[in-house]
Parts: sequence; C-alpha cells; structure tokens
Amino acid sequence: MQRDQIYSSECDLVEEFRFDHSVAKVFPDMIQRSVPGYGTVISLVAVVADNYLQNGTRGYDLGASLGASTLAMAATAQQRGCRVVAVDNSTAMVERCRENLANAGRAAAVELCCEDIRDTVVENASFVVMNFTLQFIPVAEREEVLTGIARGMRHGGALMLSEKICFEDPQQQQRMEELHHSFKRANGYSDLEISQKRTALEEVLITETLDQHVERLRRAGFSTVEVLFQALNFVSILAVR
Ligand code: GEK
Repeated sequence: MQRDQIYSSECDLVEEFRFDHSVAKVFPDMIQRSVPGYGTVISLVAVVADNYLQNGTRGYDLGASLGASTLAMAATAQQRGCRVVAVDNSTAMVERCRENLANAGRAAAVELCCEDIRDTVVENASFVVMNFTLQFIPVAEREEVLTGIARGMRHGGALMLSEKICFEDPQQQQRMEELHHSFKRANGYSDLEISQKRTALEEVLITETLDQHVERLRRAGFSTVEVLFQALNFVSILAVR
C-alpha cells in the first residue's frame, strides 16, 4: 500500500482537495489513517448486505472510490443474483477501481459507472451504501439525492450512510475535533499534514450534525433511521425503506 505523503511538505498555496490521480494512488492508506473505524465500516457493509440484499434486486455503492464497499457486498450479491452498481465521478478512482474489481474476480458482477451520483437513477435496489460521499455534495442538493435513492428502493431495503459529522455544542465539537487530530497523529500524520489537509477540505467537505442527517433521511422517505456505528466524529447510519 502506497503511503499518503500528499501534504507532507509545506505548500505556498493549499489548493482545494480533488480526487485526482495523486489521491487515487494513496487512497487506501489515506482513508485508513484518516477515518477512525474505517475497517469496521467496511466489515459492516458485508453484514448489512447479507441482511438486506434481496434476491434478484440491485446493490449500489455511491461514491465507490477504489471499490472497498463494492467488494464487501459483491460475494453476497453474486450468490443472490443481484447486480451491483458502483458509481464515482473521479476518473482516477474509477480506473483503479476497475483494476481492483478485476483482480478480485468481480469485474463481471459489477457495473462500474463514472458519473455524478446526482445523475444516478437508482432502481430496484434493496441495498445502497454511501460511505463518506454525501459530505461532498452541496448541502442544498443532499435531500434530492436521498429522495431519489428512497424512491428507487424496494420495500424493506436498506441504505447505509456513513459521514463525518459535526456537533451543535461547540465544546463537544472541539473535543471530537481534537480527538480526531490525535487519531491522525497516532497514525503518523504530522501537524503540518493535518492542517494543510484541513485547509484543502474546508470548502469541499461540509459536515452536518447527526440530527440533520436523521431528520433528512426521514423526510426522504425512510421509515426507520438509526445509528449503526460511530467512532469519534464519524458515523454510519442504517436507514430502512
Ligand atoms: C469507501 N465509499 O472506500 N458523484 C460521484 N462520486 C463523488 C461525488 C459525486 N458528486 N463527489 C465525490 N465523489 C468509499 C470512500 S471517498 C471518501 C468514498 C473520502 C466521490 C469521490 O470521487 C471519492 O472517490 C468518494 O466520492 C469519496 O468506502 O475520501 O473521504
């Protein structure tokens, strides 16, 4: 696994974060060292898929990156005659994802689309995973994306939504942010890397509170919405149609 050193030397001007080739190359290392509980989230994708994927339906991975969540649902999907659709709008990510799926022997079971998830038409879905992707969609457009997902889902189907969140209480926000920075330091990121990455993401990754997510999911048409897993300021929500 190639080590993420993108922000290790001082930049005169930190540019807005983009999912380009330099990011795609180090992505597995970057996400593992930046998102507390990432490995558990991916294991939970397999568990939720096993519980919710219905025979002959579809599973979607929206914001698939290199296909970690796609691969976590692929075995169950194949056994149940389900088609998996993986979507990402970064060509760099999609190219590498294609290689990963082929190396894992899952290329035929997955339809990989390079498109914006705002344009994806979800159909006949019993399981949709959107891990750490809604946070990159403008806030005003998030409800429409979720309503579209809910509309394309079978009764009893599940959406697993994982997000970095913020907190209404400023003290809680500060505590969680400090702990997240400590988590990154413990994983070998320097203070310079942490602060430059933070600047790069400032206008790109917009967090909301858990309540905002839960309320929006209910409005979008999900009947039960509950927390599946949380590690610091990262949460996975299970929303059942
Ligand atoms: C994982 N789910 O490993 N349309 C499609 N893709 C998008 C859009 C968009 N509008 N905006 C961002 N992306 C993965 C991790 S990463 C999370 C997901 C992170 C894509 C973007 O190209 C990137 O690959 C992914 O969403 C977010 O479980 O980097 O924090």
